[in-house]
Order: sequence, then C-alpha cells, then structure tokens
Amino acid sequence: MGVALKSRSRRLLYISAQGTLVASPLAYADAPLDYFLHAAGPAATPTMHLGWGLAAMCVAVVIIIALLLTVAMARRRPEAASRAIGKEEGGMRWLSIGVGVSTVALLVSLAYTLVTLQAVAQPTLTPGLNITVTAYDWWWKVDYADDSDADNRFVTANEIHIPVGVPVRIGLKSADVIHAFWVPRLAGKTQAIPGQTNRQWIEADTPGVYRGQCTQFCGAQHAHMAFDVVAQPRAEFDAWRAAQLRQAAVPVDDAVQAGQKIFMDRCAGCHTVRGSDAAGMHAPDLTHVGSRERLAAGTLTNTPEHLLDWIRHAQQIKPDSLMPSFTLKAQDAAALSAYLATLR
Ligand code: HEC
Ligand SMILES: [Cu+2]
Repeated sequence: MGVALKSRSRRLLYISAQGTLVASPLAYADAPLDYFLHAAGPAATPTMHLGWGLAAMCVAVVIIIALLLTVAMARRRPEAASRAIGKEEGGMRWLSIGVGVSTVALLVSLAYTLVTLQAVAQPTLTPGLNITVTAYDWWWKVDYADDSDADNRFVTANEIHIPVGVPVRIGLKSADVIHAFWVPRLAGKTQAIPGQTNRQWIEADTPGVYRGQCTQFCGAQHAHMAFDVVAQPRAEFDAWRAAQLRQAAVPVDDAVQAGQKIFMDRCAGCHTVRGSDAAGMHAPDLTHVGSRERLAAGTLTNTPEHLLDWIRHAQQIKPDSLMPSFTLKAQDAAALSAYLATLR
C-alpha cells in the first residue's frame, strides 16, 4: 500500500543476527509499559511499593521451599520402625508451621493491599487541575473545562498536558464501550464506563512524557488506543494552555481557503475546528492538531506526510476505525494539507 508506518512502539525481544531470540539490552529502557515498576508520582508510588513487596514475598517463598525440598531430599529417612505414612517424627508439627506461616503471610499481604488501595483512591490534596477524559473507539477526548469560566475551555485529543507537581483530577467517561485508562508511571488503571463518571488522579514529580494506554479490550483497534501525558514545568504548561485556548486563524491565502472549503465539505461533519464552522462532535478536535506529537491515538508520528497518509488510508492504517479513507485529487490533497498545516 506504500504507506510508511512509523510506530514508536518498541520490541522487548528481537531476533539476533544468529537467529536466536534474545532480550534486548535496551528493552528495559525502551519498553513503554513496564514503567509501573518505576513510579514517577505519588499516585503510583504506593502501588509500585506493593508490587515490589509482593514480588519479594513470592521470591522468598520459592527460595524457602526450594531449600526445604533440597534438605528433605538429602536427609535419610529413619529406619523401618516409623515408615508408615504420617508416623514420621515431627511431620504434623511441620504441617502446622507451614500452614501457620502461609496464613500470616497472606493476611499481611491482604492488609498491605487494602492499605495501598486506600492510599491511592483519594488525592492527598485538593486538585490543582480538573480535566475530563472521554474514551471513544479508539481515541481519547481530553476536555479542559473550567467551571467558573466558560471561555477558559478547550478540547484536545490523545495528549494530556499537566503541570509538574500538581495533583490532577480526572473525570473518566466513555462514549461507547468499557475502556480503561492507564498511565503506568503515574497511576493504576481505572475503567471508563458508559453512563458514569469515574475518578482518577495523577501527579508527575518530574517533567517528561508518560505513555498511557487503554487496557480494557474494546474492539478491533484496542491496541492502537494509546495516549501521552506530557508533564511540564508550570510556565511551559501555561504557555501550552494559552496556545490551545486560541481559536484557529481565519485563512487569507487562496490555497488555504480552498483547503478549508474541502475540509468543510468532507471533514466538518465529524471534526471540530474552533474559530470555523466545523463543529463535528464525534472525532478528535483538530483546532491545534499540528501541536500534537502523534496521530490517531499513538498510531503515527505527526508529520505532514503521515497526516496525508492518514487521510487517504485511515482504513488501512487503522482498520475499522471510525474515520473513512478519502480519495483526493493531488490538487485537493495539496490544498487540504496547506489548510491543516495552519492548525497548530
Ligand atoms: C465519519 C467521521 C469522520 C470524517 C468524515 C472524518 N474523520 Fe477524521 N477522524 C475521525 C475519527 C473517529 C478519528 C479518530 C480515529 C482513531 O484514532 O481511531 C479521526 C481522526 C482524524 C485525525 C487524527 C487526529 C488526532 O489527533 O489523532 C485527523 C488528522 C483527521 N481525522 C483528519 C480528517 C480530515 C482531514 C477529514 C476530511 C478529509 C476527516 N478527518 C474526516 C472521524 C472522521
Ligand atoms: Cu481498549
């Protein structure tokens, strides 16, 4: 089909030159979702400790059992007298010790799990930012609404910006089926369920881009339902926010105007561009699409070529997605590209 598909997802395992399956030495650094082992904020830290704690406990159990088994195998049985099963000296005592120790260990891990759940359920402080995230087949709408000021509102998609060190409260909704919101380094998973608003909170200690993913199977393109959380220092975040609040510029250039006309005819039924008459509600807001790092929920990096590839081949790139592929004459494609390039 001739579409250059550049995916950012990386491989944990690769086939080496000799044809053997080896773990990439960089796999750890590159794998996007193993990060729950390395929390980057207070909403994820207790879960990370729990994860490591339970893992340590499991390892200890395996080691202890292996040692006991080795000792048992090495030891000679006492002679004939007490051969009958159950008559071995001390057998019952060991049984009680084993059951007792396991019971205590399980109760401790249960208590630890409950304490952790309690710790991550509520944000510790009053949130510094409220956003609403709505999951769609197969992308994320991100709504920065400000209850006190209707003008201070904008909607974007698949890229959530947050200020560093600020607890962010997320109202989580779904427009269709059940999805789940997961940013491993920032918080545990929370389901997005149609007809209700679930609460989730995240907070990042350090600036960075934190990968998120839908983790509830939701149909054909579930795997291509990723997003990024971009944590920025306050000033950078404020600048981003101010840019997002701006409406799209009204085109003056002829080519751009021609492109906007094509957009109004073919795209505006689904997509919104604030500042124009395009007000479609069931697809990503494109007012500042150029400012986003990736297209179609993490499927493509956002370059002008990929943008046009996506418009022409959405159904090959992301089969069954709710965006049709468009046949465009070269001239129309150029005009549309010129218009889309202004949406940044
Ligand atoms: C029938 C509704 C529909 C129409 C018409 C439509 N789109 Fe889309 N578009 C979507 C949906 C739904 C998505 C999200 C797809 C996904 O990621 O699964 C999307 C995604 C996109 C994206 C990626 C946005 C992002 O931030 O990831 C771009 C760019 C885009 N469309 C451009 C266009 C253009 C240009 C046209 C007109 C030529 C158009 N669309 C027509 C429904 C539509
Ligand atoms: Cu999903």
